[in-house]
Amino acid sequence: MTESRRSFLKATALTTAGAALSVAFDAAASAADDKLAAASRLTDAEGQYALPPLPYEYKALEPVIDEATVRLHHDVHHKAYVDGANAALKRLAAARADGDFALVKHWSRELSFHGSGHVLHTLYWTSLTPTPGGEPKGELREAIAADFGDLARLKAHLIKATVAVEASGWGVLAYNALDRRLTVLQAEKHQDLTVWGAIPLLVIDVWEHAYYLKYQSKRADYVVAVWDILDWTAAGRRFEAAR
Ligand code: MN3
Repeated sequence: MTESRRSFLKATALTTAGAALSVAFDAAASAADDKLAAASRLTDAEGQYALPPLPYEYKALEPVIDEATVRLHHDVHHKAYVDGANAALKRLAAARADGDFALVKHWSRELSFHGSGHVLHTLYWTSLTPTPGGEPKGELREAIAADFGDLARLKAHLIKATVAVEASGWGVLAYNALDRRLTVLQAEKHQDLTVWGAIPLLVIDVWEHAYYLKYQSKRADYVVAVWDILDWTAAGRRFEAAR
């Protein structure tokens, strides 16, 4: 069994109490790893979607992202996606129980929108860190070199693609498990323009609520600043788990 396979199994074992995004942990999990594990959990012990705690203080991302934005974004916006996804699941269960699928299109869309919003926000908080550890390392670094040339080209591509998202959406660095390639994607709203098989490793939120208090309409300034607080360690762990 390879080391990464062992780490993945460990991660799976750690998350039986609630579904978590793929983050692999070493056997000697540090306090930081525990925080990341808790911040990556999508559901509670009963299987309901739940708002995970931030892995840092509300003010920890300053000056890049201000405390007021993080509070509003996490406690209000992210919470609304959690509640919306749970409501959609409940209504779909009721539809199955009653055999009444008149509103199945509406609730399927609601589940897709809110569920994707919950997943992406959970990835967003864990894509950022107050203590950036520098550049990507190990297998992720090698894959970036193979698929983008080097980190500078990935940076240029990801920033341009993220700034250019039409209306509200996301910039995403993803690993496509079907063709085994890293790829930069744009997601419109939360759920559009994804590619089947793509596993998000790192995301940048460009809905206005993510930056408007501090950056107003200057989305590009926000995206460029966020580059400096990306958590490549967390992205590397997700990559290892995805492979
Ligand atoms: Mn958001």
